[in-house]
Amino acid sequence: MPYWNPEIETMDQKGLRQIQNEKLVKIVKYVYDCSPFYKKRFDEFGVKPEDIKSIDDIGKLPFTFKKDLRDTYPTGMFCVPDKEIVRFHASSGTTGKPTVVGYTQNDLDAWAESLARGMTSINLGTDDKIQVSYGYGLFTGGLGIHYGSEKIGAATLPISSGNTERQITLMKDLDVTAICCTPSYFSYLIEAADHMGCSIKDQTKLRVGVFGAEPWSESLRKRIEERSGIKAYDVFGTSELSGPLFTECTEQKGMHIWADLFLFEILDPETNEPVKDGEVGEMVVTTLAKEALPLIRYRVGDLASVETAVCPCGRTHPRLMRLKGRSDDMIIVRGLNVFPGQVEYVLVKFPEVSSHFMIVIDRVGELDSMTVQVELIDMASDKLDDYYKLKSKIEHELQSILNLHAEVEFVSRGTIPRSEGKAKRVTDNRKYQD
Ligand code: DLL
Repeated sequence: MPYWNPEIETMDQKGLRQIQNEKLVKIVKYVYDCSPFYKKRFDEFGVKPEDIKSIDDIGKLPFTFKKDLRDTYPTGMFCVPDKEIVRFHASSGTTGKPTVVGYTQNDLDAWAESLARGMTSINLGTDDKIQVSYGYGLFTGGLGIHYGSEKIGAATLPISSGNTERQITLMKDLDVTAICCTPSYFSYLIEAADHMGCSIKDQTKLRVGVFGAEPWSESLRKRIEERSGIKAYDVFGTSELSGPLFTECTEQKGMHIWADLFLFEILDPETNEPVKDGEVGEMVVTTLAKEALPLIRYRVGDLASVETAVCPCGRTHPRLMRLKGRSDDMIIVRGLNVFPGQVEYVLVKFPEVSSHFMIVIDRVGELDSMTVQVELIDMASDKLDDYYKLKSKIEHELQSILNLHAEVEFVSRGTIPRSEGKAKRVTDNRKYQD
């Protein structure tokens, strides 16, 4: 059973807890001293760094939220001066305001270390050729996996997402052994390869897939494994925590959360009290080693469960089980984060349509599709041509905000259900959970 960092990965849980105690005390003092944001938040909450003596005191600390990152855009929560930042990533942002994440060199090293441990745990190493088909750029998927892959000495193919034919040609011609992308994109690649007359199962050397950035189910895993003949592993992370971070091991019994780097709490969203081991609750994460943008009790917005029993692979760190959904209104389409607010932001620019809309997400073949149903209210012209022009103008605006194509479908006034409470803006017809 290969380990990247055996000492830490198999350390007894008492030892790990000791590391967490020490690192929590240190990081709390660090953020209080280095970030006016955190000082103010702690002061308002009536807590001082000295009050935190071990991880048992974590409940004394205030939460942080995605909204805090937006409110302090771009770097108001950072704890280091600009000259120590060596990389930025950023999310697409709801109304044009993205959330920005910064990294020191140590942050990048810890990120790559986290992935190196995970990739080693699924038997990837110097003999492998890894096709990185997550998007490169501001999205963390591509570059994150890239550095993990190079760290373990694998030959890395930084192809990014898209250009499907080339993906398959290079996979075949270079004898690629592993691919990293969203599960929906890989499902599409299987289909596309079939159309090209190339069976991934019989005509390539692919044996491993590292799939994440969006929800997926055990049944999709089964289907992918059967159709492509590979082993499919889950990987989780979010841009605020760095990017992709935690993978399953060959046991496929949950993703190993590196406890020397991150402290996970799973809380009942109503009471904010910890749920029992293995029960589903809201994921709240404290970064124990990040320098540029440490997060204290950050409410990630995902619903999940964690199991703490030692994994049969020998790793002692807690395991994050398959995600159960989100507690906020973010949806993930083709691996990209979409907020209904982004759609609203575009639609209000067009006086011809009402502010009532419905986002409909479907699976067409293996790929997500997104349609926005929009009510026409003020269309002076009755020429079909003008309808098409308006449709394509809205689609163009949506594309530039969302980074993905959404089909606009006009419906007549009054068709979209009105709500007295929280508006339901999304109909998600995909089936993820088994
Ligand atoms: O999606 C980072 C990433 C890249 C993870 C590549 C894995 C692979 P964000 O764009 O900030 O970061 O989106 C984070 O995506 O809060 C979850 O809701 C969702 N998500 C990520 N991985 C999984 C997964 C990247 N394995 C948000 N299962 C998270 C279910 C996932 N949901």
